[in-house]
Amino acid sequence: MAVMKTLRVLTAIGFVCALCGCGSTGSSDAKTFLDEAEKKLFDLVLDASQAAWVQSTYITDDSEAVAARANERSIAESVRLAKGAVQFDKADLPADQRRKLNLLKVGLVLAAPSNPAESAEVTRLGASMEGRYGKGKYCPENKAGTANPCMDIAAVTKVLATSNNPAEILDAWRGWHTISPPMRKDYQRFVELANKGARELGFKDSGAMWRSKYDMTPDEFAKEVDRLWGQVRPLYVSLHSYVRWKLREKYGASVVPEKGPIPAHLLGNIWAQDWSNTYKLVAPAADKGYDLTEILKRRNTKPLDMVRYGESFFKSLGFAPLPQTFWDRSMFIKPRDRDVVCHASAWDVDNIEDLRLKMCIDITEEEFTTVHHELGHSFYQRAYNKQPLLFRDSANDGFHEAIGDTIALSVTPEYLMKIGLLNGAPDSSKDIGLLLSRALEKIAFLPFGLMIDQWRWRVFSGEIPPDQYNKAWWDLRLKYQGVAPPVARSEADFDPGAKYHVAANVPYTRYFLSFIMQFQFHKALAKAAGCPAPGADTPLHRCSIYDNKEAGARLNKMLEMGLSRPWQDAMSELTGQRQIDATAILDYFAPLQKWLDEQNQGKPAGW
Ligand code: X8Z
Ligand code: ZN
Repeated sequence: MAVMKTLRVLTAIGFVCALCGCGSTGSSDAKTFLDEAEKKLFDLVLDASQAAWVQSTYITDDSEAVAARANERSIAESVRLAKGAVQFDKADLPADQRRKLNLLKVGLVLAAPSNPAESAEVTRLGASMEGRYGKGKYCPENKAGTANPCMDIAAVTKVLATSNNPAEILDAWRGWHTISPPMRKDYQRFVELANKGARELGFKDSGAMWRSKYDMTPDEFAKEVDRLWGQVRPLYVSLHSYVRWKLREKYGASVVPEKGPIPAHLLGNIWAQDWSNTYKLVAPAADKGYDLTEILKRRNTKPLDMVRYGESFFKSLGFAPLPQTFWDRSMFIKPRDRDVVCHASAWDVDNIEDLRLKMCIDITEEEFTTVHHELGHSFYQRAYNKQPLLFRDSANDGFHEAIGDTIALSVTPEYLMKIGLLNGAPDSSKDIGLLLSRALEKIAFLPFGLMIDQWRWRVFSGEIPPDQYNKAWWDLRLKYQGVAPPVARSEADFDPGAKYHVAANVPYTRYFLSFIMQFQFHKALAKAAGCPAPGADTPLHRCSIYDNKEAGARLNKMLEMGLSRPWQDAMSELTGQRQIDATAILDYFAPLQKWLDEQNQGKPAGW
């Protein structure tokens, strides 16, 4: 029902009839069951999300305990309801009732075991790992033995993004990875308990439960993901080879190998998931011609201005302004006096219009994009708020992640000119620079978006046992991303926990799907907006749907469907396609692929 993972787990509440085995099997009984469930669910979600908001914006032992208890109550009820839905398995029901009952069964991200002590334990562990991540700090020792100021995630991020000193980068990278070993034991126990809960609901394990939400079988979904990776992998390998070569020129042969994996700390991001910050090191001679971070800083842009830019884009498409409560209740800036979970998220606290953004906004191009990403969640949430409660969610979780990013693909130089951030648009000689810059964000991400849940699916299934958590993590990072740890790792480390979504138990394949689908959406919307114009050959990366009401209406039509229909229907509504398909992203980057092939002539490919 909502994008926050804390809310997603609350997809249901127990309803007495479901539990008492009163033997109802008809359509009117099912309707009563579902109506009552949705009514109760509404209050339960509100309770738990208000508690979760306080937990995330004011991390203390108490806020953690309160939120864990609220979460536990709703999960316990959700589990009871999922079990209760089984009584209607054989009934002949209208499609929307059948769909809702199925959503009750597959909607949970965390299924707690029915044993009350275990149920309390698993929610406590979940809250504690997320809190630990939020509080995470690296406190370097200086040579005199006195402590330097501690580095929080923003400080570590900044070093990785801006430093050119490999020793300093390595220190920050290593430092951030010290926050997670204390989570290791908790994570192991969390997996045991989460699996126990999932099995009580009839799933093989938690990973199978996660894969069951895509209007196809879990096995079919796993195959779909492999198929998509097969489509995009060649482009990734080309980008990888090119970037490795450039980094080798910069850092030297002793730091970057000619043929092997790239050291994971040199790609401008703690997890090497977004390589945009390496742009200056790898830029072509015909550079893209502007630096949005620099422009925003020079203009003294404030966090609130960043959000206003994002909101304006959506308004230009015909969406109503965000409600006043959004501005009153959101958190845009990291508070000075307390720990918070800075990882950006968009909240739909009451599942109607209590929309909020929680983010520690930094004035950079990357965060400009993230603001649009988050507002995509907010406008989606409001668009589907007329649906019945169980349908108030995206068509699948990848859709939720894709909307704001789709809008951000319309942040073209021409758009920046229109809103007064850029004076002149770079001509077509800058196209490769523009595309390369975008590929460092979009193409570099793909294997990372895939590998996190490849790891977790295997952890949940037991294929990766606890004594191989870290080794398996790095094996997968090597296999998919072609990156390697810059210093030796061991099972005393727990590097997966240094990534928010592992610590906070948020499924991740959604982002992999999103990064592919958003190009399908962009292409369809650009067409609706009349770009390229007849006879013109404007490439897709120069098309912006800004200010186009026709594109806005098309988008809104898909958004307001929420989760009421299989995602294939929602996809078809906007794109005419019924499949997630990488053709659009590959077409978008085709000129870059050609250029990379030329640059990579005679250089090694792969690792
Ligand atoms: O977590 C996010 C969003 C919130 S849903 C900021 N993203 C992933 C990440 O940061 O790892 C967006 C891109 C991938
Ligand atoms: Zn998101």
